Amino acid sequence: MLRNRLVLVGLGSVTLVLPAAPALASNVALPSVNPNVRVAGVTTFGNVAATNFLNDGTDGGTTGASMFQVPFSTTPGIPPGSRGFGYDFGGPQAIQSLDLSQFTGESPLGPRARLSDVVVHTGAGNFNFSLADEDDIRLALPSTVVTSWLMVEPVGQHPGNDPQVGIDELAVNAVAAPLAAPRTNVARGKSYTLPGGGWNNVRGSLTDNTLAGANTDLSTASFNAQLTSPGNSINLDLGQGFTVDRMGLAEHDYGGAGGRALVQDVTLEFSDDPDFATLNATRNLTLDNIPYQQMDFDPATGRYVRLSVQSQYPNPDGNLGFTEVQLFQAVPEPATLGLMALGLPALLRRLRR
Ligand SMILES: [Ca+2]
Ligand SMILES: [Ca+2]
Ligand SMILES: [Ca+2]
Repeated sequence: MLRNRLVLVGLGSVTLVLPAAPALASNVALPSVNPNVRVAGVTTFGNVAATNFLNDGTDGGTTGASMFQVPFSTTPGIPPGSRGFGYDFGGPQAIQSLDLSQFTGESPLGPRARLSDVVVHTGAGNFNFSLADEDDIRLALPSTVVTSWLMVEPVGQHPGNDPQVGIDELAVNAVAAPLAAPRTNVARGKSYTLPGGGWNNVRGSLTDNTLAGANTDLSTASFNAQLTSPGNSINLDLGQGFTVDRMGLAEHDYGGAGGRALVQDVTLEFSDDPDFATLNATRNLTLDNIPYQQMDFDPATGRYVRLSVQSQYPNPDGNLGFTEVQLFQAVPEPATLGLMALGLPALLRRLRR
């Protein structure tokens, strides 16, 4: 570990280059390896529990052991528009590659399609891949990427009789040990209210650390058809004042009509007043069109946080669906970690991803 850290000193690019000699890699998507990992995304087939097939460590090879996605390029008859699947790692990991395992059988329509084009979204940038028409594929990143989360956006698919793509495992290969401490989500387990007239099918919890959903099982999500209208918001009570500098947002992105609208521009307001009469800070964020991501912002402090949506990405289903709102506590300055002498503050800033 120490050798790797020393090699990293002074690198200026956003992505980090580690020695070519393979370090011990581990699959940080596995709960047994990384207890903080959480699956994000919405399966189009099966219930919420099916999303756990993504990281149970086995190539399931059956409908009952797969998580399903329908990209935008589909055959007529099955609504398009899943926007992604992946993980919140709970803290920064140094990722080298992904191993995607797919399943094409057990459909009355015939062999299922496989993914042909994906974008891998991370806290350190996005990476495009064109995939061979094969079940098992390694997606090698151009260099090691330090990120606390990752989503695979399914853009296109190879020809197939059933456009519901079966994914029975997504392994994430990272440098053996985490490079920094986990991030603390101070919204976890906290109370919240949902003001406004647009809310429907209000279920699940937005602070229970469940980030995944299912098309036919809405038990983990709450929906709003007019969240860009004034007065509709998500208001969190953190119980005491915290300084935070990152939001995680997990959305329910697929319904009976196909993909759901997703948040584009969002405003966070911080206050010590539950009525938000006086604001400590306001942060405006523009999100990618994917169902889970983490976004950094300048540190802001308050006990009460109001999330309001200013604009949304279109999709066949106009409802916005939410499964989790996370607020990550600002990380202490690197000096407190005793690594200033090694010249690592720039690196540590990246490790916060
Ligand atoms: Ca599996
Ligand atoms: Ca497989
Ligand atoms: Ca949740």
